[in-house]
Amino acid sequence: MVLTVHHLQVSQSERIPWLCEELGISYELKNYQRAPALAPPEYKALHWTGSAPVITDDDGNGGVLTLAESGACVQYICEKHGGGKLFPTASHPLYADFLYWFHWTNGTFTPTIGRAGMVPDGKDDGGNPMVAFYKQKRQAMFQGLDDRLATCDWLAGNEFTAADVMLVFTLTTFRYFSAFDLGAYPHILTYLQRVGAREGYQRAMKKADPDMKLVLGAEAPESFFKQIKGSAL
Ligand SMILES: N[C@@H](CCC(=O)N[C@@H](CS)C(=O)NCC(=O)O)C(=O)O
Repeated sequence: MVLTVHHLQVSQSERIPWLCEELGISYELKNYQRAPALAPPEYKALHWTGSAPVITDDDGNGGVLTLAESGACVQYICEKHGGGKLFPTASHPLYADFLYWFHWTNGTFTPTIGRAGMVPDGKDDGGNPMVAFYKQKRQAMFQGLDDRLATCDWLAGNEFTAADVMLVFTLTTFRYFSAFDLGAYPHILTYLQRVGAREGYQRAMKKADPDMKLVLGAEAPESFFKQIKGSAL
């Protein structure tokens, strides 16, 4: 069986077809629409977490291997199918920076953005001090990222790596769910222009989310929840 990428549309699983396109490997892409906001039952049946991304592959013993969690899927594909490309190892000069930034996205950045976005900016936070804490932390994360991208073209240094593949969803498509404006961060915006110019990114987004407007500029798009016009997830 061929490596299969199960992509929940408008979600962080966009990282996986993007990675496959950048690596130039063969894979099968199966797209699933949200129903209406969460993953549909057939997606939830793929893995016990019920969340995207999920990949399936030959387990080497005539069976099927199923893997979830973005970072695990990215590392598995780079090492198993990509010959280690985009995933620097210990002898590489960017190794420590790569490791740090690769883990930073889902270890720190995405959870911070998600928590800060639970109460939209300007809305009553119900007196919960954690909301103000996470909004302030989110600004610090943006500033730290902007400072980083003022010094190099890509996240781990002047070389595109899997750390970039991890990051970009959180700066772009995630804004359909957690609105924020990037106008105060010129280096992040220039970085997103570089991302948008990559042929691998363009190819992947065309295959994975052909109907979604890409979010590569400063402004957040209209909320996904407004678009589906309902309260049920
Ligand atoms: N840390 C996990 C997070 C997975 C996750 O929350 N995925 C979201 C997509 S952005 C999801 O599947 N949401 C739909 C659902 O839970 O039904 C990863 O990176 O794989």
